[in-house]
Amino acid sequence: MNKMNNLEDYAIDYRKSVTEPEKFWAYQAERFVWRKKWDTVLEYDFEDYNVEWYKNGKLNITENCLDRHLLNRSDKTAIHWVPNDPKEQDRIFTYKQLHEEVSRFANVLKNNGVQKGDRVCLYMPMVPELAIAVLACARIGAIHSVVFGGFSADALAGRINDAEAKILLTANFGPRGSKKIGLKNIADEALENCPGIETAIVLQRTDDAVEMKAGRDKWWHEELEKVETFCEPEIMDSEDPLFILYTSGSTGKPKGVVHTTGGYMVYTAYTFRNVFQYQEDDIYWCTADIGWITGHSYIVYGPLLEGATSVMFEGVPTFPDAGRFWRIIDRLGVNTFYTAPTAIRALMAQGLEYVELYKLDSLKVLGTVGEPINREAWDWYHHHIGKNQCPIVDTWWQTETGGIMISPIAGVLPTKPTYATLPLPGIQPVLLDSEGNELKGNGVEGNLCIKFPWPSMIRTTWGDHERCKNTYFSTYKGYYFTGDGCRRDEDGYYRIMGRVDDVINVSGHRLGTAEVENAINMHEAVVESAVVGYPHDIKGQGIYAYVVCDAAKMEVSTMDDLKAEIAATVNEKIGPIARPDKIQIVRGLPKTRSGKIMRRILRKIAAGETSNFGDTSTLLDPSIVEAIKEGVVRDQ
Ligand code: 6R9
Repeated sequence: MNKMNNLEDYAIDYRKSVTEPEKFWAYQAERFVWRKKWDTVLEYDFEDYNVEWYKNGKLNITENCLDRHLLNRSDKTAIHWVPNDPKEQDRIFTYKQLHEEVSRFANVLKNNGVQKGDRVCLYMPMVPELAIAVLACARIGAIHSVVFGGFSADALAGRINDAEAKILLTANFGPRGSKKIGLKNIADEALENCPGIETAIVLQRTDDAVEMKAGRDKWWHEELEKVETFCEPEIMDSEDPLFILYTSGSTGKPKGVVHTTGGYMVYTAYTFRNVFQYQEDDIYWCTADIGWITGHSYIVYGPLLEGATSVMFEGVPTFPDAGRFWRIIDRLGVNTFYTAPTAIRALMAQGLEYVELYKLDSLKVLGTVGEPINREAWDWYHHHIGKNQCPIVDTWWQTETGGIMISPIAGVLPTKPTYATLPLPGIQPVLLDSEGNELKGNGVEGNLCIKFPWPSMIRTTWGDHERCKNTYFSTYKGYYFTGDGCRRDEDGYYRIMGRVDDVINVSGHRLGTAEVENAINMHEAVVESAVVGYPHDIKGQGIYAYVVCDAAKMEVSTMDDLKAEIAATVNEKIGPIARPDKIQIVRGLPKTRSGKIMRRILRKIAAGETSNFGDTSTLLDPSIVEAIKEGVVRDQ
């Protein structure tokens, strides 16, 4: 069935998805427009990783997001945009208008030489033009690579060059809360190191002037004047790449996760419809940024594929005050609200007076994503926002999975605070011990793996298929390894315990410890560093950096100045999201005799534990641990 309405439906569909996966996913795909039907539903190999869904099927995803709705929903709102500044006007796009805007911008891209398969980098604020440009790329078969507007020039340049993008889409400035991010200036700096970029198209989001580089930079509005509205969709293969999205891992630089067209389309639509129990006239709001996977799958593609009204918000939860989310919910009559635990915790900390001003009686379903939700936040969300009436869908998934994997189905599957509960149909999770044995039965905890393909799974890491294989398919032969630890309780419900690798989850954003260390090490006085996550009340995890410096190379007078400089270096290399919360200058790092940093100890110290370090017999110099303990940085 396309939509599960009760527990029995779930049980039937889940069983079918395991016993007859091809039949199950063929049925789910049939409701879409295919220019040519697929030959086989699934071919795969988890050893030498390769997976193909809907092989030789031909389609265009925007035809399914837009054209398909023109008959019945042409005047329905597709995107309702709410600006950062509440004094500015909302902008509303019906399906008909969005179809036109996407087609026009697709022609702008074509006019600027963009062809099928070319990479387009987007470094934009959360404005309708971002969604339009994403879809315009898909319209002509160009591969979009959206880079979150909070990344630095260096981070942007790295992503542009890795993807070999030939065009950059940006804006002069991006308003966010009381600040304005100088996207164009940052982009200019990045482009000094991006020889492949021929053109930058710049949206005039604010009245502020910026420099335009002759021969390279063009104004968005001027480009639009040069083109027609009609744009025939490019016919794509089901396995043609749709987009690249960079994400951090435990080693090396961020990798470009590649998603393809057919499977991603079927799975994002299926999960959107089912998890949120979306109904035709619902107003749906996901507060993520399109710079992350949640925005791709559940602001743009999933909702539009289903013909939904998707709210897009430019601002932040606390501007102009901590009631902003709730005011928007009342004003727009939002029925489904999907946000991150970090936002809930931040608003919880502001007190109830900001909530009590609002009715919130339009809400039917609440969702969370991005990191484990703690019990207090879950209860607060359930009680004060959902008025104990709205199921909370705690959706576990990843950039690599493309869509929601383990989650309650609103009103259909029971919820359990802090649990992502049960796998969706098509998803076969297993827990493995460190030797790679499947842990059977309930009441077990292990490394979360998936043992069968699903349509929206990662296809490759851009330009380096070996890396994809090594990262996800080699830890445990024959399984996709998620990097998360997980518990299956006595009732068979899944609870995500957090990362088991060197990835830190700060406010729902993934950062590799190696990536942050590399940035810190760029400071000339730094000899080496080790970064770990520690529990943080609002962010979930904070970044704690232990740094060894060379006194001879320090050009600052105080330790505080040095720390400020190190933090600034991280800002410059990655962006403000990677800025360490705590920096401790240490004389050495605890290492084993073979030179490996014992991060386990550093994690404990950062979390405020000063004993129970486990086996420390391999430590080269135990006195270093004592010294670190003494100098530990307390809450600032
Ligand atoms: C969608 C997204 C993925 C990592 C993932 C896990 C954590 C996401 C979660 C969750 C507990 C949830 N995560 N959702 N942990 N409960 N409901 O966030 O993708 O940015 O790639 O992060 O986030 O650790 O492995 P991404």
